[in-house]
Amino acid sequence: MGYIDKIIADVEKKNADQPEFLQAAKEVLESLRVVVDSDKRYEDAGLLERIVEPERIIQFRVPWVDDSGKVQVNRGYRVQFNSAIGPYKGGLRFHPSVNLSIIKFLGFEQIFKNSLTGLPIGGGKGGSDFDPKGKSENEVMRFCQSFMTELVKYIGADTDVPAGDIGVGGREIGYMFGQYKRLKNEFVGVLTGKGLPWGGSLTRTEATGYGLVYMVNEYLKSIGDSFAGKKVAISGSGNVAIFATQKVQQLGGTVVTLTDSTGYIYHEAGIDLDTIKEIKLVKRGRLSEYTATHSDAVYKETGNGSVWDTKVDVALPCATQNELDLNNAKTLVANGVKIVGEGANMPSTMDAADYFIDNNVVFFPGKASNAGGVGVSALEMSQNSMRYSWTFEEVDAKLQQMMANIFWNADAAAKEYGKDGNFIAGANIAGFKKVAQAMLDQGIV
Ligand code: NDP
Ligand code: 2IT
Repeated sequence: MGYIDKIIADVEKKNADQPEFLQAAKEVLESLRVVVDSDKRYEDAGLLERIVEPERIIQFRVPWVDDSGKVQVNRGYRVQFNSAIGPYKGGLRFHPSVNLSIIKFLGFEQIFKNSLTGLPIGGGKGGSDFDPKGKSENEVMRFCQSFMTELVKYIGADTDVPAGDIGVGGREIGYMFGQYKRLKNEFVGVLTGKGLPWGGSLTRTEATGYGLVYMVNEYLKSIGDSFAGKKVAISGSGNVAIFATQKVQQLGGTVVTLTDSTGYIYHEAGIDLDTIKEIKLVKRGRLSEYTATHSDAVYKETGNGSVWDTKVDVALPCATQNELDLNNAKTLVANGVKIVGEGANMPSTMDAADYFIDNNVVFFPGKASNAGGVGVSALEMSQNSMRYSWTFEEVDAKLQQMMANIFWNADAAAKEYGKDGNFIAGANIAGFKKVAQAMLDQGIV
């Protein structure tokens, strides 16, 4: 049995109850065959055995009192996966589906994504099965304070720097930062995605969605094309989806769909983003409210068709893992999709991603195409360390350059290993090689 097959068998045995982590780990390991088969150093150093095992997993109780005076208990996690190239860095997800498998898959992806940004950040992820939906402001605040009261023991500006993810935005980062500062009596860049008046970076809110579109645009430019006139399907209607929509519109494309967990809208004339922002960011409401002011749009509840049934040139899944399966991929291809760019983490199942590549759809995996968010988080850390802040234009220019670099580095790595045009292989290989070199340099730790 070869090295990769041995590691895959071992990972499957040790993590049999963690389907999302296995999916993410197997995808990366399969891509690395071409690298480790030809270089014995990796096996000699037990490198893959080490890279698939988190450096540390922290799981904790998060008790809080709801508005009716009842005690609630949630489960909190932080997985500190790999610190070879910098402090652990990655978001916190608050969603009822959160479990160790999901946090480990996200933390594992983060190692390679963060490496691709070119900045010195290791991989980590955390979160809780807390559901912010339907909770009052005070309940969210009490939960965030309780969560941070325990998390504070394990993080730090040079140790581990969390940020947002699903269910964690500026509001939650604010409550957690306030509690951290109170407990530690220090004002440092221990979280990113902070508010602009208290150490946040301009462009961080927009960075993931903008970065995704910058990467697709870099590809379009390379073939002498542009977003102008393109029809685009986007899923999700949160941070990533909203700012991906904004950038596509700025570049002349038409976004015709968005989704949330209860359904999707199709608006042939193009999504009105001001209405979406009002519903989602201000009122924290449901997408179904959109048709009240846009009667020419169609709303369909989950289970009643799919957002991926629409005929588009570009599809950008920006909601959650495994939201686009093989059947969806077949429909998109049959309808002529040319490009799929992942804004979410692992939104395409593995067979769906393979189907796109086998059918000559240009496919950008999340760890490359959504890296702009964590990339600007790293720039927020730099600005905090300098006690300085760059303008929107300065950060945006760095983000554009970063996404172009990731595109060309992944492209070059794919070509070098005989996988021309396969950005899954290219991103995994380019992300891995830097982390692996750092691990080799630092000995068996
Ligand atoms: P938000 O919480 O802002 O928005 C999430 C969106 O996805 C909402 O519209 C939500 O619907 C929908 N959604 C979430 N879970 C599900 C589900 N299980 N089924 C159907 N719909 C769902 O999160 P973000 O926009 O920040 O994150 C979206 C994706 O992007 C995630 O995969 C995240 O890991 C990834 N990502 C985020 C980055 C960031 O900077 N924020 C950076 C890189 C990746 P509803 O409103 O009904 O809950
Ligand atoms: O998945 C991700 O890259 C994020 N949620 C952003 C992490 C960060 O540290 O900004």
